[in-house]
Amino acid sequence: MQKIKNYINGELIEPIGKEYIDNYNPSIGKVYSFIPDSDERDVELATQAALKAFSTWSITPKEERSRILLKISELIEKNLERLAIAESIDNGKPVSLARMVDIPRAASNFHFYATAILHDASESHSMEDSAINYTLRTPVGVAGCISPWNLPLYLFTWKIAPAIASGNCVVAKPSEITPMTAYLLSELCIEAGLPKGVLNIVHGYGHKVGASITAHPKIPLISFTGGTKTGAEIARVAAPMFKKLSLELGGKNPNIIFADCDFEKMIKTTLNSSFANQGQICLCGSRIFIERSIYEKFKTEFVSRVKKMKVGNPADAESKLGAVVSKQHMEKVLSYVELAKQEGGTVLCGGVQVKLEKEFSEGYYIAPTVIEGLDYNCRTNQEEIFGPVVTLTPFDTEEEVLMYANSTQYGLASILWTENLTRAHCMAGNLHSGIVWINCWLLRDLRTPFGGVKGSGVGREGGFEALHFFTEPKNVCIKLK
Ligand code: TXE
Repeated sequence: MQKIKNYINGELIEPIGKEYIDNYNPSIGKVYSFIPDSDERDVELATQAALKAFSTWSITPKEERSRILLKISELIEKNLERLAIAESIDNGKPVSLARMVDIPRAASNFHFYATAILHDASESHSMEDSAINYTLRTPVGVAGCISPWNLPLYLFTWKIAPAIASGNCVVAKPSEITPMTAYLLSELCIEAGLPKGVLNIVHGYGHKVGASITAHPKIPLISFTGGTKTGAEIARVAAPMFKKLSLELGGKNPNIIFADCDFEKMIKTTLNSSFANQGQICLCGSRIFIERSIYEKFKTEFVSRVKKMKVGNPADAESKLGAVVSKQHMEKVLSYVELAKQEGGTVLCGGVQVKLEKEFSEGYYIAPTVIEGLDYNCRTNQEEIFGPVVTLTPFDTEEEVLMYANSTQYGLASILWTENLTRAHCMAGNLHSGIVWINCWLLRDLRTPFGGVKGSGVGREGGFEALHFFTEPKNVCIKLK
C-alpha cells in the first residue's frame, strides 16, 4: 500500500521518525494508504528550507512567480481527472463534485493569484509640497498554512497560492484525514519547477505537526481553516507570539426563505446548500427558516425531493451524497440526530446510517436528514453539526427571523430568498455574517473578501485581502524641502 511522503526542500522524503498513520477510504471504511506521522523535527527541516528559499523567492520578479503559479494551475487542470478521483477516494465525496468543484477551484486559486500580483499596487499619500508618503508591502517570510478535510485541495491551495504569489515561502499541513491531493500537488509543484523550499508540505497530526508549526518562532504568520475549537487553541499559542492570524472557522448558517421567493429556484438551490459535500461545507445553510404561509408547501416539496437523493458509491455518477469523511465524524453527526430527538425535534426523513452492499457495506454513509419542531436556541440549532442534517423552523416577521438567524456564536454566511429588493438590502445589512447570498448560494467571485465574524473566525481571505494579509505594509515618508 502507498506510503506518501513529505515535500521538503523540493524533495519527497520520509518522516524523520519513519512512523506512519493509517489513511482511510471512507466509502469502504478501509485503510488504503499511509501518511507520515511527522513531528517537530520534520517541521524544523521544512522551516529551515523555507527560510533558505525566502531570500531568493522574495526578490524573484513577480512575472516569474506568476509564470510558475500559472504552470501549477495548468498542471492541476491537466491532471483534473486523476486529482478528482483521488479527492473522492480520500474524502468520500462524489467524484462528480470533486470534478466540478474541488479541483477546478484549486486550479483557479493558483491562476487567480498568479495574475492578481501583476495588478496589485500600493498607495502613496502626498502632503502637498512638504512631503510624500509611499506604502511598501513586503512578504512576511515563512507562512504557516493549516487546512481541513472537507474541501482538501480547494482550501489548501486557497492559502498557499496567495502566500507564495506574494513572495513568501510556506510550511503547510493538510488534514491527516485527507492528505492525498496535497501529496499529488507536491509532485505537480516539482514538475512546474517551483524552486525548492518555496513550498514545504509536512503531513501528520494536528496536535503534533500543526501545533509545532503554530508555535515555531520563525513562522510569523498562521493561516488556518478548521474547527472553531482548534482555531481558539491556535490563537492561544500564536497571540502571545504576536503572529499574524487568519482563522476561517465553523459556521451554523441560516437559510431564510420568504413566501415571495422564486420557489422552484429556491428549492433546487436549497437541496444543494443543505447537502452538498454531505453537508460538510462551512458555508452550508443548516438552519432553514421558512415564512409560515409557505411552511407546509416547502416542507412537503423539500422532504419529497430529499428522499429521492441517492446516497451511494462516490464513483457512481448518480450519487448525490457519498460517504462522510470518517467513522468518528459519522458517529458525531448521528449523535446530533439523537440530541435533536431529545430536544423535541421530529425527524421528517433520514437520521440514520445507510448500509450499502458489497465492498461499500463498511463505508460511512448517512441519509440526508430533515428535522422540524425544535426551538431556535436549542443545541441542535446552535452547534455546528457539519453533516447532512438541516432543521426547519417557521417564522412570521423579519424581526423574528433576524433574531433567530443572529442567535448563534457563529457568523460566517447567510442565505436569503426574496424578490423584495428593499427587504433584501435591509436584511443583508442586519445579518451578522461575513457573507450574504441573496437568491443564490456558493456563487463565488475570488476578488471578494471571504470570512466570518464572531466564532466563525478572524480576518478575510480572497482578492487583495489575502495579498495584504501575506505582506507587511510599511509607510515611507520623504520630506520634499
Ligand atoms: O477540524 P480541525 P476537524 C469544523 C467541523 C468539524 C470540526 C472539526 O465542525 O467537525 O471543525 O473538524 C489541524 N494546532 N470544520 O477535526 O481539528 C488538523 O490536523 C494546529 C469547519 O477536521 O480544526 C487539520 O489539518 N493545527 C471547517 C486542521 O487543523 C491543528 C472545515 C483542521 O482540523 C491542531 C473543517 C492544533 N492544536 C472542519 N489540531 C471550515 N470552516 O470549513 C488540529 N489541527
